[in-house]
Amino acid sequence: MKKSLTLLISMMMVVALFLAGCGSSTSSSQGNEGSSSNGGSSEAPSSESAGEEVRTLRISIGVNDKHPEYEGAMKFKELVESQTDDLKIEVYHSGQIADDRSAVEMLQFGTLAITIPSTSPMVNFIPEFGVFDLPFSIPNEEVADKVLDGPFGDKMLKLVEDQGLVGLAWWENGFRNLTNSKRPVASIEDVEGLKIRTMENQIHLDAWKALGANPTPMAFTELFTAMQQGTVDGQENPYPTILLSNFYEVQDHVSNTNHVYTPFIFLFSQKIWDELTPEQQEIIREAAVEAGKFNRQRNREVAQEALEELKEKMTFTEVSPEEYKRFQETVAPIVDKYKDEIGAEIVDEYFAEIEKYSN
Ligand code: KDG
Repeated sequence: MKKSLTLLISMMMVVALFLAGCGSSTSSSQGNEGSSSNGGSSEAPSSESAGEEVRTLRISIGVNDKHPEYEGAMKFKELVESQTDDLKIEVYHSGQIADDRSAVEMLQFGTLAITIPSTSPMVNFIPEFGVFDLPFSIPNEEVADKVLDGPFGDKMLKLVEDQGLVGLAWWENGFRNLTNSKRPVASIEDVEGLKIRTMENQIHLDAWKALGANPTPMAFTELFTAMQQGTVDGQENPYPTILLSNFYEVQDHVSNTNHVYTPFIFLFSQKIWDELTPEQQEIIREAAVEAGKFNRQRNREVAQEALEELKEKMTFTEVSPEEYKRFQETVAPIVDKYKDEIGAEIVDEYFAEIEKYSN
């Protein structure tokens, strides 16, 4: 009797130990789908090297590991890891973890620490971010830097706080240009009927509709296949993305439409942020800004080189200044249409800032 009781107790202990093991392994692989190529781990503290508590923070981006956004993310990793042994940064590119929108949702749940999406799909969480989608608003990179690094940019970063997010820095995606597989685009008439993929953003959809295209929203992760299979005729993205994502393999024509400047926003999960020490938060905050400067600089260098290379791989069509003006005039009513939705005050402040720095 005593013997079987001892046996029962030992069996229960074995089962309990087994279950405890399962629990920790589940939490350490949580939210890690599709990321096996990089080792992977969760945002939960994981014990590594010599019993030290090392916290792994994952970054998810949609573009691949040749892109200046990835270079910036690697710079961030270097900056953080050189200052502390208790944080480890893992960078997941090509949407291995999630597309822009789903990655933001994962931050809200606390199952992912960092993502650096375009601001455009963020309008689904924060309507004010639509201000950056107003076509032909930011005229050049110098103005972009001043608007984003000044009080207006700070105010926009703060807006993410209501969404369970911490906005740490502005990085750069850049000026978007049109590519397609059908014909050279030199005028609005050439856009007529083209099936254009846009980001998941109503303002972009409306702008392309106004220009006579047949736009459809889609996550970046689905874009290459959609172009390859002919589901869409074209898309618009900055030159680095067009080149480094090999879009020229499935697109013949590129035009310098430069129709809108898209910032990247460096976002951190509020849930995970609250678990960090003030020292760790400071290291991350500074590294996000510093790595952002590096990302912008690289993005600009790569954009110039990319255009030259694209001219060899695709037909490059110049949009003349007169046509450019027609594009601008055709989409101009979008500002009034979206003013209330974005917030009239924000829109006025944005244009006032642009004007201030343009002179
Ligand atoms: O990593 C960022 C990309 O996921 C995405 O934002 C690129 O501009 C982009 C697009 O067209 O979706």
